[in-house]
Amino acid sequence: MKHSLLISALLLATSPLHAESHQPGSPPSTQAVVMTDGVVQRIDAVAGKITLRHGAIVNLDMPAMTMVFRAQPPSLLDKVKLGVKVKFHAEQINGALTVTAIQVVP
Ligand SMILES: [Cu+2]
Repeated sequence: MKHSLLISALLLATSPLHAESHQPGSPPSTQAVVMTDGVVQRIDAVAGKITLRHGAIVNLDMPAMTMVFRAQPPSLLDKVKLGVKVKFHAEQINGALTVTAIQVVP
């Protein structure tokens, strides 16, 4: 039994911070989505695009990097400002990497 404990400990140690992404206040109807940490580098409201320096995106199997995302809906961009820390959810929609949820980290 000792080794199964060890495996659990290893899994815990290697699992990223996304384990904390459960929002205590979120309504029960929303599915648990993977939220990724990021910092807003650029906002292009006209094009509906946002550049984020982001941590590893688990659901997209993407390492940390800086890149441009579409915002869907584009009004998501109203919630953020240059340089702020955010948590966001991104997925691939019609071939484009798209932010579908974003919130400023207080
Ligand atoms: Cu990326």
